[in-house]
Amino acid sequence: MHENLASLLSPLPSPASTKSYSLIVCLSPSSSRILLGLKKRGFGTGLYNSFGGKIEQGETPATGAARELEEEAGVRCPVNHMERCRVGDLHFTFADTNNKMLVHLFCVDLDSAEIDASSINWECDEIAPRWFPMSEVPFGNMFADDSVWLPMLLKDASARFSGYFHFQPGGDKVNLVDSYFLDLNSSPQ
Ligand code: 6U4
Repeated sequence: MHENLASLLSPLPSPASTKSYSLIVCLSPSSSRILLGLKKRGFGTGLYNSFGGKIEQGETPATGAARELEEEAGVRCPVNHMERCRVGDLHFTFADTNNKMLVHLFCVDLDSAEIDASSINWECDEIAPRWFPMSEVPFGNMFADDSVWLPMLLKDASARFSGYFHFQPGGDKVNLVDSYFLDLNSSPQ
């Protein structure tokens, strides 16, 4: 077949789609613990992760983050405080799809007076919260990229960075990072 005809008949790549998410790392410095959740459904099922989800139409990253943190963990954080807890962005691309994820990353101190963590939602049907000592984070059962950037926040919660991670085929099911870049000089927008 003529080369030009073959290229006309081959399926067009689907257009790239970028979805925005929030992700809120929850630390208790006074007890050296991190609150993680076991994802029970959707993207990353079976993995421990920080809390968060899709940013809905009309929301800012901080309003979306405050809503998700309350829905999933039962932790209340005023939006203006959430804005101050902004760490940076995580950008995820995938070898086998054109999908892109832009994750707005926050890190909150659950011991701080601005935050109400008195009613943690242990029965959440989407993600089951659980405390871990910061020295025993279950990295082997988390998204592969977490091993790269989360230790920086455990060491210094005021760290600010952007991360770019390209996942191997299979996405969250295979959970292997092909390549990544960390920009330690970026400041949250
Ligand atoms: P719904 O609306 O329930 O179908 P779902 O597709 O399950 O949503 P959702 O809302 O749970 O997604 O959001 C996914 C969450 O996982 C967000 O907080 C972002 C976070 N996330 C996605 N990829 C991640 C990765 N590689 N590393 C990480 N968090 C990730 O630490």
